[in-house]
Amino acid sequence: MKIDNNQLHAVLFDVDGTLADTERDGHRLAFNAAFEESGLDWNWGIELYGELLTITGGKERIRHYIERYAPEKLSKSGLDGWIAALHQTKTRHFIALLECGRIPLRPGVARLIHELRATDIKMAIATTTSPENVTALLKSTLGEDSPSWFEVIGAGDIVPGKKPAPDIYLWVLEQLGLSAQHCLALEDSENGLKAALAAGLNTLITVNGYTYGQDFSGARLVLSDLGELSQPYEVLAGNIQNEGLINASALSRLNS
Ligand code: XBP
Ligand code: MG
Repeated sequence: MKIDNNQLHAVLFDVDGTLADTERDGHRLAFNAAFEESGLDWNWGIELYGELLTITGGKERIRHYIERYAPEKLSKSGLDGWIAALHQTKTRHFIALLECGRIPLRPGVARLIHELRATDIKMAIATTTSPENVTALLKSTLGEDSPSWFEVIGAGDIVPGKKPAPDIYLWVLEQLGLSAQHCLALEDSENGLKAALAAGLNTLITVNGYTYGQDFSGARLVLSDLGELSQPYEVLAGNIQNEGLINASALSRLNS
């Protein structure tokens, strides 16, 4: 399908919180399972995890937790390697959760991705999470070949600075060979929005339980979710011809 659009050449999706509600009942549980497996008595509750989410990146989040709540570990020799190994254990647990189908896509996500595939608008991923998590989430929800639907997958440690730094968005734009004005970012968090805005991208926010109420100044639009025919979105900030669901034409209009 050719969308009447001079402006929108690619949609850049964030992953955690945007494609799926991965944090509370996904990453958090995987961190706790890794702590238990490693003989640590740490347990990240729902509220504490919300605070820790201000630090993006799992390894960075563990280090922040140590600095704040378990400083005796700071003198451990080879701390970076120890954190990396603990984080690998966490990734194994997270992927196991995905593979047993415990984490579904958010409303409207599969619908929009299938619709975009039929247009000339490209899709890409720009996320802080580890690359293997992205592939596992896509495969478990959209099928084995779905990672190939995305022109570029930018994830994890391939750039020096994680969100709110713009690095991952700039890297994805460079790989796509597109300028920011021809792309739109889909995000769920203030850190994600800051990263996208700093890369010069118009941004659509869909909030979730952890990010509701964050500062989304500068976003083009803030919605409850992307909406389904049977479950329209709610507009939280910004203007849109309210059709209750975000489709390719709506994204093109947002970027014009
Ligand atoms: C996601 C993150 C990640 C995940 C955990 O941020 O900050 O750290 O919480 O994944 P965003 P890893 O949605 O803005 O990309 O443990 O693999 O880092
Ligand atoms: Mg996110």
